Amino acid sequence: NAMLAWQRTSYHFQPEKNWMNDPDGPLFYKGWYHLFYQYNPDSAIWGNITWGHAVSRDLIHWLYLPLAMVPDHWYDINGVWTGSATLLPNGSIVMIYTGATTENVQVQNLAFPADPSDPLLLHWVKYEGNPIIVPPPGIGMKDFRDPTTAWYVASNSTWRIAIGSKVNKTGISLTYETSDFLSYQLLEGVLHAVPGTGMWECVDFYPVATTGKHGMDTSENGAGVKHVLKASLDDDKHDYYALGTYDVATDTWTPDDPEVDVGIGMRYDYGKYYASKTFYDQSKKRRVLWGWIGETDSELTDLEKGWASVQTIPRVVVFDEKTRSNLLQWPVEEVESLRTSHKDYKDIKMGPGSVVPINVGGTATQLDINVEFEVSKESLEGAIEADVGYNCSTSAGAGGRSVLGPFGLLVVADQTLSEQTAVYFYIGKGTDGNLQTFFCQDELRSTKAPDVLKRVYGSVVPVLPGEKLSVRLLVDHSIVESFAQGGRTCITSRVYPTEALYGAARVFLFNNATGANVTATSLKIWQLNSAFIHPYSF
Ligand code: DQQ
Repeated sequence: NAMLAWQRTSYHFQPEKNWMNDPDGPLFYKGWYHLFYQYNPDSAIWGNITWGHAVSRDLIHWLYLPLAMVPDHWYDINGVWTGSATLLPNGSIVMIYTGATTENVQVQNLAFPADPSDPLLLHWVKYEGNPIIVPPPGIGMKDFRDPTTAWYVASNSTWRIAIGSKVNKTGISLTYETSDFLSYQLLEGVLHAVPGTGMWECVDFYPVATTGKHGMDTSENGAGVKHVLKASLDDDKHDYYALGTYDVATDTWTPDDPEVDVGIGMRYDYGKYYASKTFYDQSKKRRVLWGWIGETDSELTDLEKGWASVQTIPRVVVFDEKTRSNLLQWPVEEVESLRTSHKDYKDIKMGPGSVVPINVGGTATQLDINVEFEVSKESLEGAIEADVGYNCSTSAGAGGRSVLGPFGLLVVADQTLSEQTAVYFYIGKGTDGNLQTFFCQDELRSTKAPDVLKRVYGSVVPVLPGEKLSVRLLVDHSIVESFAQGGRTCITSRVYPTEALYGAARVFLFNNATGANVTATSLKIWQLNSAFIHPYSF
């Protein structure tokens, strides 16, 4: 089936076949990036969860390795679930993961590389004393999973890990302390809790520097540091983060703004994105974020394709020094090594109602696009009032016209626009004259296939005085990953066109606002090569 074959990505990581979900235990070791992932070796649907394994020199080209861990002990027989790696100062690796036991109890287990001198870390040994942690009193047997990378507490020479859970409808993160990674003690209270958010999966907890662009090792703390707390909400399947302060002495994390707490405020990504995890890349001194992009077609189609899910292009995460209220996410620079031919356009004028076809210099299925928009001063000043209460998800998407939006790009579109995925800005103007900018991605017309979940995704994006509106897009067959305003707001879509595929795919600029003159002041488009992602042969 040529249509389904086209959907396979060319430079995003995905296994050769079958089901994948969460990224697990990412780390950089002896010159290699390691990615483990939740993997079903037998089917394109979740089940029989093992740890798949792949290695890369540059986070873009990958070698598939044999399974790292399979369910073969009573403490993980129902699944080798999600976990994290900790690289100790002496260079050794501690891997802690959740196992689903014979009774489906969620316990935490320990594993080590069988041969630390092997840069590929092919073989893993599970600790004979597993499980190392079982659900404590008051915690549900099935609500206790996904240990974080450990951080070091110098004041008492111990390490701590966080584990997500819930109590009634309150999502929580518990902390355990250890000095040897073999025995653990539950610390009193919680690292953090947010009522109404339900089960916290895949908690992530790490420092970011409040000045400069460098990443921080997970154990860093002190002046000039904020801590990010992230939880993947089982109830609504989105990854929420917040910025705050970690008090080591009391082991509590407090959000900067209680209105923007974990699970009620910002998301890493407003599209199809879940169960993410960061690691500190000591070789390039950056913090790198992985995220799982699931499917939005049907399980039947996934079975027919023989595969399901991809990982995002790894993103560098830094604190946004300008807004001071959010993170910035940006594709790792290595993705730029795939760039081949280049098209550069300037000052493309788009009056209200215009659609401008763009020559991308080849096919439009593997692209890296950077575009900047400017709305004329007259349009902004002239507009009386428009939609400050706009909501991407409940809007009519690119087809819903207002004075100052929507405008942006149409990608994975066919010539007649019968299929299109819109990536757009939408400006609201309050009675007080203040502007509020929204960044959205509209999948409503992305395919004519009947069995696909199609949505409009998005949220507010902070725009500071004097800034143009900018967006970077990575298009890779069935994936559109977008980053607005340098990565303040990000959206990932899965798109499954029936016509806008292979050579028929096109890119357009559009302005569907009724009262805005918009100029694409700069539009840069690169064709991207396919990445080398193959089995490693022994
Ligand atoms: N996926 C894993 C769990 C985790 C969930 C099981 C999140 O450990 O909570 O495959 O997607």
